[in-house]
Amino acid sequence: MSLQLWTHCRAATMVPDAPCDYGLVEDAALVVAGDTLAWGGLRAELPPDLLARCTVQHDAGGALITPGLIDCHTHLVYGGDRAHEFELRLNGASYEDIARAGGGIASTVQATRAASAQELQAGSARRLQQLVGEGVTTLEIKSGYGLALDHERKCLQVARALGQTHAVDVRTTFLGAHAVPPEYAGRTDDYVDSVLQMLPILHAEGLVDAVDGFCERIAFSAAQIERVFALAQALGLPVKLHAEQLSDSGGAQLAARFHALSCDHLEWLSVEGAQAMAEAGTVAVLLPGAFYFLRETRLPPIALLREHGVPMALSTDSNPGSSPCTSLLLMLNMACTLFRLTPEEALAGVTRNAAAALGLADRGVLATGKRADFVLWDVQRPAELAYALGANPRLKTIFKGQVV
Ligand code: DI6
Ligand code: FE
Repeated sequence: MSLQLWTHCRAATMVPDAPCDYGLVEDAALVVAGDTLAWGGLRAELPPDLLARCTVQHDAGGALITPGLIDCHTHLVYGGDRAHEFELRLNGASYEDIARAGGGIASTVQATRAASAQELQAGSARRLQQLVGEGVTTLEIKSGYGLALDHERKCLQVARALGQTHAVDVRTTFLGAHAVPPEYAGRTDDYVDSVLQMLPILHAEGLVDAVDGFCERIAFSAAQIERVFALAQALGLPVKLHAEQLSDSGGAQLAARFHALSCDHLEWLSVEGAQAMAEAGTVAVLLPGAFYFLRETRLPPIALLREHGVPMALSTDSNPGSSPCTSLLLMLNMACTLFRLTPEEALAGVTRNAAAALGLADRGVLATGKRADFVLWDVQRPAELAYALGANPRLKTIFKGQVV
């Protein structure tokens, strides 16, 4: 197999417990074999026999190289938008007021059901291109705006198709337990029954990589989510949970009992919840875009997560209601300014720890044997990626070994 060599670069490998911050290697070399990194390290230490086999040589022009970015929590596929509700909120209504009055998620459900797969695909592709344009090479997309079998299927199929037509790996998550659709108003348990019917069908069609739920007083109780998780577990599917966003519902402990990949949001996470997550190896996914957009004031307990060694990931939560955001770089900045993450924690949150939040052991760091997904940036220091508000210093993306 012909090998490709990348030199004239600095590499923030993001390898854990490396001697340098960011696992930084000055004057690095990366060797790509097919879609895999065959070698990465100091150029001076590149084995000569490997160098001799490199038939393609790329000059990175002094760029900083990071692993491809991973957006591990998005609701990218939906119809319509909620600019009107944004306006309502600015005229005094709260997010919960709007949700209780049949707006919020329900209005997006209506627009998503009304949209054809082609329309959903076109709207979602625009959002996806913005993420990909900032160096995203893997992203998760949840269903949860269809809330009926045919519409959940349509959204998951659109998500899968986006991965086929763009240079990005898409992981799909079934979020049937996102909201109670209008036809089930006042019959939440009956709707949970229908979620339990949808899941095995969609799974059998190969549309589901993981299962998520919204555990919150405006959505589903821990007991209702538990029924969904029990079925996911029986089907061999990993789970994750929107937990403790607006209140402490004990969702983190529940998710940890099911060895959840991640718990997401977590502004109201308790000490017990953090302990349970640490023991289960569950990743904390922080969503500063939603915190910002909803003007929340309760900060996720970062010190507690650090104290218990819970890995922290960061994501856009890209969705029309609480985080209409398609910039993962902006999330780096917001995680630092709003949540006081260090720039290194923030970058780990969109690489190594985001991979863990998706259960993907083959990416998120630049190391031998990992996927050759990486980004060349026109910056000197990795911290600039978190520092510069609204900048996009991406030069090139390499996806599965090929320049995009
Ligand atoms: N939590 C959120 O922040 C989003 N979904 C969820 O479970 C909000 C989704 C929306 O308002 O459309
Ligand atoms: Fe979300």
